[in-house]
This record gives sequence, C-alpha cells and structure tokens, in this order.
Amino acid sequence: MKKSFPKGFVWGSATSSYQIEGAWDVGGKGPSIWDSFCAIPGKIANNDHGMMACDHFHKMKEDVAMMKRMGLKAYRFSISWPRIMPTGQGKVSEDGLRFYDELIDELIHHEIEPWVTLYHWDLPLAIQVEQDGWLNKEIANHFEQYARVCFERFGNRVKRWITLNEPWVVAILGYGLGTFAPGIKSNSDPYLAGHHLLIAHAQAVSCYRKEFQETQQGLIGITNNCDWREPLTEKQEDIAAAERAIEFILAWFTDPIYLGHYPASMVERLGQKLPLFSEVEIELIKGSTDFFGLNHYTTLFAAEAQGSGHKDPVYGNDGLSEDQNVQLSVDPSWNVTAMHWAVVPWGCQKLLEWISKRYDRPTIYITENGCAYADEVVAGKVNDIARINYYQQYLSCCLAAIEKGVLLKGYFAWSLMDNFEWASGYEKRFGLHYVNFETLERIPKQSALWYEKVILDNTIEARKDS
Ligand code: GBH
Repeated sequence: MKKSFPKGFVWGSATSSYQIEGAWDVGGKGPSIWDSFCAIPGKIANNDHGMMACDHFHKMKEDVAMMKRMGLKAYRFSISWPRIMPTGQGKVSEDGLRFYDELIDELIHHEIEPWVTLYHWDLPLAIQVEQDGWLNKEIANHFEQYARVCFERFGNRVKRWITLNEPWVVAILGYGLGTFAPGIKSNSDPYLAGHHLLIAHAQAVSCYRKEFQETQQGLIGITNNCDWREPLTEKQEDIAAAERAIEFILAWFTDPIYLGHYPASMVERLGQKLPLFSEVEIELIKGSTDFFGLNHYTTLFAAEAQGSGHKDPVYGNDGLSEDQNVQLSVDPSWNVTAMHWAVVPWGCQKLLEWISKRYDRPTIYITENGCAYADEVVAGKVNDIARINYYQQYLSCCLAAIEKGVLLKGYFAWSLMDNFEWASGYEKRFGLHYVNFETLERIPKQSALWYEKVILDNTIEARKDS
C-alpha cells in the first residue's frame, strides 16, 4: 500500500566538507585537525585521507546537477571553518568564501534549498594546537566570530542553519576514545568538550537571533546523533539502563537546550566530571534551537551491567561506558550493514516518539539516516537492494511516527555520494551515488533512482516488517 508524507515534507540528502571536498590546501585554506589526524599512520583504514576525497571542490557544478537529476528539494552540506578562516580566527579567506557563494548560488538556481552546517568536525588545526580546541572555553568566542562571518556573507540566501553536527561524536570519539580527531583519550575531557560545544552553539544562535534573524528570516538549530537503546528485558533495571543510555547520548545535549539543565542521571553519576553552567550560560542555552535535528542509524539492546565498577569493554562504541553502567548487545537475528550496525527500523520510530514526548512535540528533521554496504559496479550499474530496503523500512517507520503525532518535517539521506568515511577511510560506502575513487566518476546507484521516485511521489510503499 502506498502512503503519503505530509505536504511540504523536506526531501534532502547530506554530506560534509571534509568528507567530500578535497582541495585541502587550495586557495589559502588552513589545515584542519582531520588533515593532521589522517597523517598519523594507523589512525585511518588503509591510511586514507581527505586530501582529494570526492574532489567536490572542483566538481561542485556537476554534483549539483546530480542532485537536480534526482529531484532533491534540499541539500545539507557543511562549511569548512579553516577554508574560510585559515587559522580559525581573524583573517578571512576570500577564495574560501567564494567557493560557498558559488555553491549556494548554484543550488538556488536549481531550486534546491541549502541547509548549512557550520561545524562538521573539521576544526582549524591552529585552534587545537595552540588553544586545546574544544577543551578551552575561548573556542565559543571563536566559533561565534566564524558563525557571524557565515551569517553575514551567506544569510541573504541561506535560511536553514545547523550550528554543530553531533557534539556527542566530537566529545566522545574526539576527546574520549580518541578514535576521531584530535585523537585525545580521556575519561573526563569529553564532558568538558561537550560543555563548551553547548556554549559555542548557544552563542552562535544568540548572535544569529540578535543580529540577523529578523532581517534574514531564517531558522537555526543543532543536529544531534542518537541510536536507539531498547531494554533487553522487562526488568526495571534494564528499562532504566536503556533510558540512561539514551540520556548519556542525546539528552546530554538536548536537555540543556530544551529543559535548561543536564539530565539527572548524568549529574548523579558524573559528579565533578560534569561542569556546571552559570546562570547566564543557561539563559543562553535554554531555547537555543528552532528545530530538532536528528541523525539516526541503528539500535542496540541495553541492560544494567552486572557488577558495580565493571570495566569490561561493552559492545558498541558507546564510550565511557563505566560512567553509565550499561551493557549493550545485539540480537543475532538482526541484519547488519558493512559498519556492523544493525538494521532495526522500529528503533527509529521509538526514538522519534521518545523525543516527541520528552520535549513536547518539537519540529524534528532527520538530518542523517543511511547505511554502508559493499557496493559493486556490475555492467555500469550498482544494484544496492539492501540499501533500498534499509531506506524503505526506516522511512516506513518515520511515517508510522508521524501518524502517531510526531512532527517530523523532513528527511536527509546520508549520503549523496560515497565519501571519506572518517576512520574507515574509503572502504565504507554510504552513498546514493557510487564514486570511483580512481577516476572520481559518480554513478547513480539503484537507491538513487528509487529515492528520486519517493521524492517525486512524496510517498513510499508502507510496510513495517523488518
Ligand atoms: C554520522 O555519524 C556522521 O555525521 C557522518 O559524517 C558519517 O559519515 C555518518 O554518520 C556515517 O558514519 O556501534 O552499533 O553502537 C554517525 C554517528 C554514532 C552512528 C555511533 C553509529 C554507533 C553504532 N554514529 N553509532 S553502534
């Protein structure tokens, strides 16, 4: 049975600067923490790096034409901070600004709405090396300055802003587990980084609202990632463990923004490791988003970990799990993607309903959802049935959530094309378009053709079997 999405539903696809642009030192661009992190042998699969990536910097027009061909209504991309501010503060690079001017103009010319993320992890290296990056509160001022440059220059055409992409990943993978740039390992730094990420976000939003929103008439928000945690059993402590796990991933950032404080579970368990906000900061943070940006990929079971103070590595890259005392696991019957992330569409519906309930029905945009598979080109085609199934089932569950009253207003498929998948390098392909990384040729996968039809009809075949 065909089912329609609400009228005006925003159909998009997403990318990020470091993952696709390449041109890492063109036009005075400064290095980012990812440029230097990739240069450390062993950090990235096959020692891959983003120096060339998809060379989107030089293929921008071709890529926008590709978006147009599939009927995208919106395109979410990120601005590389060091491309427009080589050292992260002060001097601005006109060449860098011009690139995004041209991209935005090209999108608008093709009637594709630009959704701009200001920070998708490529921090100017100087800010990390000279000032400790997200561990130094000063970064909030630098980020605000950078954001102001973007609002000033692009805000006449950009009406959708996302300050930060996935602060959880920045804090936990960048400053806790050290698997992402800047590669710091610590069990307290993530909470300090997270604290400063929230303050930086709020300062940028306040700047937009005070200086630009009235004349530019755009909206600004933040995107957080959250995978669903399903209680392993009906036992009270497992239900509490699953709730706590979601609080440590998502509510860490969204409770301060929607409710004005960190979740109680974090305050209790982290003690001194969790910094306090001043009254002024809370004032700034509370209410600092016009919509709820959500990136969602997968689901795990959660249970109360056995034995207090347990230090065993638990399943999943949840990070700093001893703080949570949650044991994660998968159901062996679940299908997994090339990332080994389980395909559990109903987890998406449960998460949407959880958000809707906790924050009193905010407008939600799924700013990323998608999957990696070992795609192959056969006779010029990529028949990625598994990806089509993934999207079909996840979208079906989105619709089910909408029917239950969730105000989901848009969906961005991750990703427009195969790209530099961070620590996994080029091995993991998330694209709707296949990229041959030798020739840089793009080939639409079957999923791109399928998505094109979804967008055109604003409907999907609704079924909920997973
Ligand atoms: C996104 O982050 C990024 O925004 C994007 O740049 C990236 O390319 C894309 O995902 C694909 O990786 O081990 O089963 O517990 C993803 C955030 C957080 C999603 C951790 C998966 C762990 C799954 N991720 N989560 S599991």
